Amino acid sequence: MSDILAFDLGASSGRAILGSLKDGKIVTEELHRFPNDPVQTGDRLHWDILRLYHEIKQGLLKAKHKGIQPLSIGIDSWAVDYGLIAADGSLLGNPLHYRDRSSAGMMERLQEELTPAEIFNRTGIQFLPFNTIYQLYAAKLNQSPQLAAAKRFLMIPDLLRYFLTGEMHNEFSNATTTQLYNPLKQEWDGELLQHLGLSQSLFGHVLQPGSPAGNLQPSVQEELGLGPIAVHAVAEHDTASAVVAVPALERSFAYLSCGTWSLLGTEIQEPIMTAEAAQLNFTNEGGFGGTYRLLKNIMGLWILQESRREWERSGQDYSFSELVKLAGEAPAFTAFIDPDDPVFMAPGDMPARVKEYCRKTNQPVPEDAGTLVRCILESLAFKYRYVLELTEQLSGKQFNGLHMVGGGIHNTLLCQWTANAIGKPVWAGPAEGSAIGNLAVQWIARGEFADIWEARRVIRDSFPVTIYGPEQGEAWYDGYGRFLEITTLR
Ligand code: LFR
Repeated sequence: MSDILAFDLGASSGRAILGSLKDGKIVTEELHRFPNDPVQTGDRLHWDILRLYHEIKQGLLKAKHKGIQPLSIGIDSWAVDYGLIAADGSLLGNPLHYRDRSSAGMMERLQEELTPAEIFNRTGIQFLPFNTIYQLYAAKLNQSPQLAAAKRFLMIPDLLRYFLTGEMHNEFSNATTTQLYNPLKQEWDGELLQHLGLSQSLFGHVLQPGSPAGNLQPSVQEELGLGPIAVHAVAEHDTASAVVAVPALERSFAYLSCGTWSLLGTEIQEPIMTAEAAQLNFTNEGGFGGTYRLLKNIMGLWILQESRREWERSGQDYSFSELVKLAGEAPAFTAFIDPDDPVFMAPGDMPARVKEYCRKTNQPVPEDAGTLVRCILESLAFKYRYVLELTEQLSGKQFNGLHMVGGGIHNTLLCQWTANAIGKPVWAGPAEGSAIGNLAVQWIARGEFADIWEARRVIRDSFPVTIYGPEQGEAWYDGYGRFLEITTLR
């Protein structure tokens, strides 16, 4: 009996994945899939947090109806977002979604008080305008009544765990992404909290991924007709879980966690907090077993997802596979964008923004959907090469290929073009990286796997890895030169 349950809340959906170990392999089954759409009220963009908690309970019920009482459960989700808890234990309002605009301009504003070097030297975290530190700074400046009344700060998986168990704990991998955690002192950074006027008591003891974090509380057991299931703090930042699931054989490897975001980097044992790392805006996010993810965020498939939504709004209903097919048939290297240009961050009319970018940079404007999607995907592949080379430079390592995990690997064209752009093989799989990493950490905690390396070996034996060898070397080499010029990254 090794049945356990992983809840993975991604931008395109939430999932409950049942995992078991059979004959030395991992077997997974998707029990429940549910939307995770943010909700706009007025100007604010929120998490629909109680609906998600409801869906988590539905996942537990679906297991029960199959006659399964999981031994333990774990929850992971994207980073940086949080809820605040009042003195009576209730949640103060709906958590904001990081794409909400209230933290716009806050990073620059805080940097007038604290230099980027001061913040980076304390946290080792990249500057992203939606980091929790800037969200909280905005709340402070706006005299948020929730913040004034708050007694505890919990990140999204902490919060959902709290609903299930009644226990409040902050988990390490997510805590580091706030840009308020000091990896050198291994605690919340007191000076940063003080500077922001945030009480230290909001921030609890930080649990390492793999720690026990309570059991289903009696009221939840009674409501669902279940026993006292153990709840683990897993690597609750979805990217941390995805990296646990990279089926690497070698200790030094490069990964690309590919979904709405693309996160490209390598796993290291100590954060790299040099001036060069700060200048290149790399991050050192906490992982399982005291590891760190030296990586950079790349805007990822978000631009394509938003383009599709925009076309849908205007009555052109393309499926993803149709769009990828059209891109494959469109002419190569018509125009490039820097996917990380800030114009692509907020939700909205991406096709118009891509065209405007091309116009401004004196390139041919991609008019049809196929050419436009090709422009997005080729630009992503080239940005991957750019960040891979920076990762090598910063870490002093050389990689002979790139592991790709996450839902983005269903886009086989992107996998092939990534191999072409980097001139090295891409090893793609598993697609459900975050959920599998979530399961793996629970099994390590339960003693089923000795360590992360045994988990990775079993993951490699359990899920297919597709190998993409680089093709059309010269054309992609020349294309990269043009990409660097147009995006002024050179
Ligand atoms: C990926 C991810 C990234 C983080 C972004 C926002 O899902 O967690 O790692 O930078 O979402 O939280």
